[in-house]
Amino acid sequence: MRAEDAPMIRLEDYRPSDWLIDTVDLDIVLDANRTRVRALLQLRPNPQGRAGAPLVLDGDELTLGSIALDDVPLDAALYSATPQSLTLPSPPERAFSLRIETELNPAANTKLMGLYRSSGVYCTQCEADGFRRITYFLDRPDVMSVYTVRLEAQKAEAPVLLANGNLVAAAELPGGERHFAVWHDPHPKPAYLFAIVGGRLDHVRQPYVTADGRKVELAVYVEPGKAGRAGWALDSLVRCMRWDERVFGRNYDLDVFNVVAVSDFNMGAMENKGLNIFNDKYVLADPPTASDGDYISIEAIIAHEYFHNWTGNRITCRDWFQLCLKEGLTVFRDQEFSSDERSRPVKRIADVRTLRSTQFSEDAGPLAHPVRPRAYKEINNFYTPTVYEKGAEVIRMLKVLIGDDAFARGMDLYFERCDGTAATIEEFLDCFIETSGQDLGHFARWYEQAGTPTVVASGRYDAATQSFTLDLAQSTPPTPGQSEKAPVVIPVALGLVGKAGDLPLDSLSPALKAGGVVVLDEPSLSVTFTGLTEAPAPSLLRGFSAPVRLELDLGDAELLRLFSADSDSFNRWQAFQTVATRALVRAGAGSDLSQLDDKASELAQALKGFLAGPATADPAFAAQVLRLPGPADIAREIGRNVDPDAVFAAHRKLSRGIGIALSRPLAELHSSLREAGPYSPAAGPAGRRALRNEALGLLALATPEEASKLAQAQFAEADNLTDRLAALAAMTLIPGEAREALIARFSELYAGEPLVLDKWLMAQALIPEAGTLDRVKALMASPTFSLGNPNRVRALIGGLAANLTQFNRADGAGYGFIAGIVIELDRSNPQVASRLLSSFKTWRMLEDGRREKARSALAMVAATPGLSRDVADIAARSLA
Ligand code: B3K
Ligand code: ZN
Repeated sequence: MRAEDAPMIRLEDYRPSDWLIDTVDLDIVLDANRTRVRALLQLRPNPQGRAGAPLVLDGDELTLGSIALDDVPLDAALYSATPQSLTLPSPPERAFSLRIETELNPAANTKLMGLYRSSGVYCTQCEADGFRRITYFLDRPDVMSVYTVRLEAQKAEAPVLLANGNLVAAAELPGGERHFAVWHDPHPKPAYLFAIVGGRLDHVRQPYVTADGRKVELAVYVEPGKAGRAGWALDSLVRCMRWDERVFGRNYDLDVFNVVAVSDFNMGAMENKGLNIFNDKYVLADPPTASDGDYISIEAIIAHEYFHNWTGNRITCRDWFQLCLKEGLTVFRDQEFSSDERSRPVKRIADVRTLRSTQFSEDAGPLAHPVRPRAYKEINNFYTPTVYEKGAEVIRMLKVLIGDDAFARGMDLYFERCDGTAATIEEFLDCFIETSGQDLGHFARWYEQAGTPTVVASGRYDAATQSFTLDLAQSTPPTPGQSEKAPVVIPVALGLVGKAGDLPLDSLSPALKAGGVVVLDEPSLSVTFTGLTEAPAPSLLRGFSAPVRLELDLGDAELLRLFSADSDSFNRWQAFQTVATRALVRAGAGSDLSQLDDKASELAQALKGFLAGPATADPAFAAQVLRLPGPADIAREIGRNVDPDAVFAAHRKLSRGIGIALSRPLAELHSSLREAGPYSPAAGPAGRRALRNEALGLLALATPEEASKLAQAQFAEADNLTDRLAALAAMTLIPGEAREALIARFSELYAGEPLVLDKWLMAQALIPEAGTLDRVKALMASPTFSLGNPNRVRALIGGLAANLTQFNRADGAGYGFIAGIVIELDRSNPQVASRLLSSFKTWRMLEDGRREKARSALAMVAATPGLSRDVADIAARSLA
């Protein structure tokens, strides 16, 4: 079958499996090219399925070695096997066993799905449908089985043998060269959570006792020699386990919890039961080779995968349409953990930046889909910002709407009622309907309707009646396949800010719910607040209480007043960003940059006051304020007929203008925030570094000569990667010999550190200059780069695809280059190729010339013979 003819799988067609598999016994003899897999499956008819139905097991590129039913070899007339399936047209209508033997070639598995080798380490990735690349199986999340796994290997090649669950036996085999280990996982699980690892690995470990008294051995495994970089991951694991006990009442449930870091991995990490496998980028950290950002992401991703043990593993998904049931909820949980570990407002700002840049842009383009999609051809293309990040926003809104207490009781009920099952969004929401007594039918529309709603807000103060009326209206734009949109339930957390700060809200309007929330669930709504002796400025969507775009009729002067007076930190940041965004949208959409001079001095004035005030008591927050919306944010806000060069020019001009006006205080910040003492990744010093490095970035545009000296000195003196990377990034803004010398110096210093060199590759791919495409091509030819390693591809090629002006070059060369790489990469790794192709998701917002060039690059990909289902699906949907 050609990829473009792949069947559409639809939510409405779901039916339970006709067969269940209660237990799986696997006997795997590891070998680089000939790994032998013997599976013993105990099957029985599903009482919920169709009686007398055929048994069709899934496969993917498999070859059947042998098959026996109840230990008797099966007659060839009674089954048929292809690489994609193993069918028994008339199996016995009772419980029976199947023994199935397959042989695999892990060394040749470049798709990194199923069993493969990464730098000599055997590992697996089975979500969403990789288990069928190991043995024939009912590879669907609602078929849950108890697994026992025997692994055998050469001791020298794989001294460490790991699988899910608890270790039950391990021994040398006669002769002493080979050994085996047997692992048993008592918790029934879907095949996508299966994992094994075999290889030469070092580890760090720590005993842990859960709140309910279970003794657990925690361990983090890494490539030999790298155990010194595993400590932060282990420390993060301990902290997130305690947090889940305290905040969600969740305890761990096996005797061991293992994390393994590998260097070739298609995504960030995977939550396999008791055996999380990670991209080493999200495990390895020490001060010379990891930035503050790395420490933060490691902590967050370790937590995310650990939290899946309950939200994902103990309670899994009935089918892949329910993916957000585990992903949105688990993102929400990891966001809450990080907020508690660090600064809540700063974390919220960072998350909203990510949401807008990744999800809002997806929702506005051809790949838009609901949080719960209704149809797919390739499920691996739906691990998207919409399912993850918007999915988390939906949970956050639920909490705001029903209140903390009903939310907490609803979670408890969900854990109790759905434990051990493969559940649906409806079952999840039922728990909150029960604990809150609210009808959540309308709220559930967030799961069904794609597109980012816009809320238009305007306010009127009437001095005669001392009242303030707020008019709110919502609309959601059409998205592919969904032209008609209904209103959604939007919790608008708000405050009214007067001259001396927040005005008390409590008795001002009957429409207000606890916590100052107005619920906009109709197309429009007016709320009147009374008893106001002064005209207030409304502070809306506090804490970003809903994933919507807000258009409000406040002038810049009022917004800047909110920037200094709002009690809600998120909205202080937002107010400043809104003023900058409006100016950049006006300038970037027209070509008149002259108005930006006045705006730069107005914004600089506001920042001067901010930096001189108590603001710098929270440097991480101040750093977020200093970071203006990026060119891609402005392009997204403009939304149509976008000229990326005009947007970039506007951004440069405003940033430079602010930098020049503030050059003195910025230089002072840069010198006063220099850390004394040894590096620590803690929030305090990381925040000071963030502010100091934002200052350096603005100085690089404003006073390049001085900034170049500062950056070079910072690079030379730094004892940590954060400051070195910031110096490199600042220098990339200042073309010339010094920049090239620093780039060269960086690669010498970090030779042999691929994860650090990824950042070096990306910094170069992001240079907004015409020479960047050639630079990227030259770097591809260097030994640092490899198309076979997903991290290298994401750093260098993904970096270029994220470079607004150079991906979207007017001559179309950026599109042609990326399309060519997608086609080449698709032959070895379709998942990484289709991710890269998603970089075209905003192509329709471009001006005519670029749009046509982007379309023709997409069409070239779509017309390529032999495409994978992954790439064919993204190409077709992007063009539709
Ligand atoms: N569940 C995995 C992602 C699997 C992606 C499959 N293409 C990691 C996570 O979300 O935690
Ligand atoms: Zn996840």
